[in-house]
Amino acid sequence: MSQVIDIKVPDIGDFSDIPVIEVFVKVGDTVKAEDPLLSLESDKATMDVPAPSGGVVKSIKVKVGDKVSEGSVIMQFEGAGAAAAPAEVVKPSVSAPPSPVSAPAGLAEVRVPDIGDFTDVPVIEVFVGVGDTVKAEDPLVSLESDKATMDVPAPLGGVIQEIRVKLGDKVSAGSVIMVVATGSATAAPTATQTSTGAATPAAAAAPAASAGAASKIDETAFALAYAGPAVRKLARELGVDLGKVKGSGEHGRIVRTDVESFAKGGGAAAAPAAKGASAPAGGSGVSGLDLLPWPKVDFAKFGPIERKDLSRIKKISAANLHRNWVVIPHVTTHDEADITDLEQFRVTMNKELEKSGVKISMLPFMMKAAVATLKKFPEFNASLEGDSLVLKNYWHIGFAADTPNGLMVPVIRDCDKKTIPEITKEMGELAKLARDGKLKPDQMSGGTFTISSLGGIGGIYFTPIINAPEVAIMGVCKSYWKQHSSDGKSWASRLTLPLSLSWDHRVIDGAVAARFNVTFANLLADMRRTMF
Ligand code: CAO
Repeated sequence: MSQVIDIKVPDIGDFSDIPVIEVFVKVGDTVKAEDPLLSLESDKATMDVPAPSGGVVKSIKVKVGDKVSEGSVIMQFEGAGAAAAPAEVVKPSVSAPPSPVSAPAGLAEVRVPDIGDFTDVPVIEVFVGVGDTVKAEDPLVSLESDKATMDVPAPLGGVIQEIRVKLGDKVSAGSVIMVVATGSATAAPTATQTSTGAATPAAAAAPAASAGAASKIDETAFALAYAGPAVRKLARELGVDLGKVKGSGEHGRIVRTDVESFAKGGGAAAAPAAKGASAPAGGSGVSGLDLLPWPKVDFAKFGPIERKDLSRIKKISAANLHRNWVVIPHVTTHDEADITDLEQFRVTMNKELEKSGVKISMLPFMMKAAVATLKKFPEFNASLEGDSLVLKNYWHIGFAADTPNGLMVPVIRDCDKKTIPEITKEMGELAKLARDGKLKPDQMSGGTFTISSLGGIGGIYFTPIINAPEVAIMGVCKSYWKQHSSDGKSWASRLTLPLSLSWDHRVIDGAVAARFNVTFANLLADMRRTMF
C-alpha cells in the first residue's frame, strides 16, 4: 500500500491564523512538486503553499475561510512521490509584480525575459557587479532599442556570481545575462521594467516607451491586478493580461477560474492591443472600456516635420506619469495663500545672509509649511497598500526639478529636522545634480510628499500628477498682487500664492483636502503657526 503523508503549512514567517482564500486542488488530483495547493492571505501578503513533493491528493483538511498557521495540516497526499519535506511558501506582497517560482537553493541563471518583438537589443547599462547582493526586482541591466528603454530586474534575491554581458553586447529574450547564488533559485524570468530604480516606485513594470510595442501584456496593469502568485503564474503561462481580467473572488480578487475562462474566451491573450495603443491599467476587460488604437497619422502629408527621440529620463517619467494618472483617481483643489509678510521676511533674511552666499527662495518655506501641515493631516503623508494605509513618521519632501533632460524629483530627507538655510543648500545641490544628470537613485527615493513649484516661471493654477506611491502633491505657481478684503469695505493689496493640491480620492476626501489647503495657506501667511 502506498504511503499517506500529511501536508502541513510550512514556515510562513511571523504570520499565524491566516485565512485560506483559495484551494487550487481537489481530492483525486495528481500534483507535482511545487504545484500550488492553496493560497493564504494576511493583511500584508498573499502567499501560496506549493506541494512539497508529487502525489495524489487523498483528502483536503481545510476550506476557504479556515484559518491556518505554520504546522497546520492542510491535506494528505498518497503516492510514490509523497515525502514529508516542508514546502517553501511563495510570498510576494499583494500588489507586487509577478514573482518567480521557488526552486531548490543554488545558482540561478538570469535570462532576458520576453521583450516583445525586440531582438539583439544593446545593453546600455549594467547596474551591479560581481559580489553585489540584490533583492528581487532590483534593476540589473538596462537595454535600449530604437523604441524603448527597458530594465531587466532581478527575478529573485541573491548574490551576483557572474556577469555574462557587458556594455554594448546585444541580447534577446532568453539570453543569459547573469548568474545569481540564492537560497531560492528560479528558472522563470520576470518581466522587464523601465525604472532605473531611481525616479519610480517599485509597483511600475511597464516598458518606458510605447508599451504596446514592447510587450503584449500591459505590465503595469498586470502588476497592479489583485491576484495571488499562482494565479499570476498561470496568467503568464496562458499569456493572459491580468489587468484585463475581472475578478470573481472576494473584493474582486482574480481567481484561477477567472484566468482560465478569460483565456478560453480569447480575450487579451488572443487579441493584443494594436501597436502603439495602450490599455488603461486595471481595465475591466469590458470591450467598451478598451482604448481605441492610437491614431496613426502621416504628418509629413500636411507639412514639413522633424523627428526627435525622447530622452531616457523623459521615457521613464512618461511611463510613471502615465501609470499614476491612469491608476490614481486624482482630484485637484485650488486655494491661495497670503505670503506678503513671508516675502518681506524672506527678503530681510536674504539681506542678512548675503555674505554667506545662501539665497533663500519661497520653496524651503513651503517645505517647512508642508511638514507642519502633514503632521496635522497624517493621511497625506502616507501610501496605500492594498486595503491599508501606511502612515509614515518621517517627512521626506520631494521637489519637482525642471532639467534639460526632463522632469526629476529629488527628495530632501527629514525636512522636519532641517533649518531653512540647510534645506536651501541641499535643494541647490540636488537641483544641480539633477540638471547635470548625476542624481543617484537614493536621492530620488523615499519621498512622502512632493511640491511642484512653477513659481519661478508663471501660471496661476495647474493639476500636478501625484508621485506614486505618495497620495498627494502640492503645485504652486507664481505669486501676484491681489486686492483682498475681509469685509467687502476695506481693501488691501496682498502678495498671493496660488496653490493646487492634487490628492488621491481613494485615500482623501474633498473636505479634508480643502482643510489641508487652508492650513497650509495659514502657515505660509504666518510661519509662527508652525510652532503649534
Ligand atoms: N512666486 C514668485 N516668484 C517665485 C516663486 C513664486 N511662487 N517661486 C520662485 N520665484 C522666484 C524666485 O524667488 C527666483 O527669483 P529671483 O531670481 O529674483 O531670486 C526665481 O523665481 C527663480 O526661482 P528658482 O526656480 O530658481 O528657485 P525655486 O527655489 O523657486 O525652485 C526648482 C527651484 C528646482 C524647483 C525650480 O528651479 C524648478 O525646476 N522648477 C520647475 C518645477 C517643475 O517643472 N514643475 C512642474 C512639474 S509638472 O511637469
